[in-house]
Amino acid sequence: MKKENPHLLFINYPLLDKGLASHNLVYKSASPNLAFGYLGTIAHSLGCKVTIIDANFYLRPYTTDQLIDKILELKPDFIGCSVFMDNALWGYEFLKILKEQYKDCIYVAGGPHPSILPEEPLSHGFDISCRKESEITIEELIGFLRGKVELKDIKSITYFDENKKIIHNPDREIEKNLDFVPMINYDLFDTLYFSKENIERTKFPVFASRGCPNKCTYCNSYGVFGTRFRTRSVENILEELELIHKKYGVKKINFVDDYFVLNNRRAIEICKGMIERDIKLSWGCYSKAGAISPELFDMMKKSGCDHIAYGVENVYPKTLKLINKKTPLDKINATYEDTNPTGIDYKTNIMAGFPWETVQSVRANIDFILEKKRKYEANFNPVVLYPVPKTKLYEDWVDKFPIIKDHWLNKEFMIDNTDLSGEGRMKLNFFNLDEKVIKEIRLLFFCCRIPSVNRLTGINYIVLYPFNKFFYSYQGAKLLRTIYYSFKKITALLQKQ
Ligand code: B12
Ligand code: SF4
Repeated sequence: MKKENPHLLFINYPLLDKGLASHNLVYKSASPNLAFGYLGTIAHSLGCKVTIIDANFYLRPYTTDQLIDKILELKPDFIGCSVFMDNALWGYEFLKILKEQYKDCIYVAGGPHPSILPEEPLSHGFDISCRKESEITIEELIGFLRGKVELKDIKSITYFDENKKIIHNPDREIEKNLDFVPMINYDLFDTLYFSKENIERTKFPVFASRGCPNKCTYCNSYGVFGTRFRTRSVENILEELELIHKKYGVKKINFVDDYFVLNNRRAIEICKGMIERDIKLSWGCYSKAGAISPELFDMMKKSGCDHIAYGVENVYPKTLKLINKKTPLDKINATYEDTNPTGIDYKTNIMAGFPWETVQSVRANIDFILEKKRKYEANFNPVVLYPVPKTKLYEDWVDKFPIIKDHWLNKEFMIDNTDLSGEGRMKLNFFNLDEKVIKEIRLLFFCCRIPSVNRLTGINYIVLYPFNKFFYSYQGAKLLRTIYYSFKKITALLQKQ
């Protein structure tokens, strides 16, 4: 294939007609995909035609058949998909149907999953897997489409040679200065992302740094961006914020960096810049516990930060050790002391369902959650562990629990995470946990959702407030849960009659 101005199509394949990704429909909120933004911008600036379609965008959804019809109409020379572990299987199924009808292009997989398992997409119909960050790779692939570059010379790709043998080209050196990444050309995205209704509800993602130096044993974020913390310059970030705020009318953003506040000084510079340039965005970020100085908190608040997600994940000492979270408990506790007076809304991520989980380990987390709710009105976001390939946790346990081997390719394990928490995953019980432990994890989920005492209103407040201490204790929460489910059962029965 030799084309001077090839047409590149980037797609998020249809999941809605599989009963997945329905959180887009439920929350009526969707943001442009950053990977397609960066790669599409580069391709466009090199003179290629670029189309980006997210089939799961609630304002313009596509079923499998509709997307195939659209592709047959567009006739692209390159189809690129971002493949995640959770939805890899559906991507492969989609590709199988699509390839029966359309063969005049190269099919390219990229993203977190091909970065760590690059052979898998090739054995399911893709022609090339792009490993890790791909801004430079895409330039070279365009060179290939133009007939000027050979695949053997493109670093960080895995592909078939002419003898159908899988070739892994060497890894590309990681770019240290992230300013090589272009300003995203948002005109390439569906204009409906910037419609009033979507803008009001959506936090648009912004990436200010890449790479996380921590090596939590369940996470493979290093698979794409490595373990070295690399940053965009403050000037470069502010320019992007100004662009999306002033040109596209975006009101809320989320810094989706793995560790936005790692360098407090730099984060303060970003906050200062937002204030000086009058960039009135409300914004949020992820952080570890105990990573934000009082000065940074102050600047975050002044520059519009209204949300922090703390990746505490667990407080049981054995679990903290086994997942390699190095934050000591006193630092975790201090986080609540420090964040509460700032008035910034915050949430704590808690993870359960580890292979070594016991009633006692879950209980330690329940006690922690209830105490923080009573004392600080803290909010929690519970998640069930989903083992990710190539992580230490997966590799350490796959022999003992062979059920987790390639679990993402098993249809029976596909669950829609409308609440993004993965409570449904508990049903899968990958690690054969005892029924008592499962029950305890369900209680933990319930406790995360009990409203904090001072936020209760009306009758709830009158009933619960005097017994504050009791209902936010383990026994009290258990009783609340029994009352809640009995009430639900009774109303369901009454509705049936
Ligand atoms: C923001 C975010 C989301 C947002 C997405 C918002 C949006 N509109 O894009 C939401 C909340 C919707 C989301 C959902 C999910 N997410 Co998420 N998410 C992230 C987060 C924090 C940032 C993603 C991002 O924008 N990165 C910036 C871009 C530039 O990076 P990138 O996507 O990796 O792209 C680069 C390369 O991978 C590559 N590339 C990517 N795609 C392609 C495609 C082609 C063709 C090519 C050539 C190259 C290429 O080039 C890009 C530029 O260098 C990451 C964490 C992280 N460190 O990235 C997790 C992360 C990507 N998510 C993850 C997961 C598991 C999910 C869910 C499956 C969760 C769930 N259970 O439902 C869903 C699936 C979403 C889907 N597409 O189906 C995991 C992926 C793990 C894995 N191995 O698959 C991550 C790594 C978090 C983690 N540490 O576990 N997510
Ligand atoms: S879980 Fe968060 S802190 Fe841990 S390695 Fe992954 S991105 Fe870094």
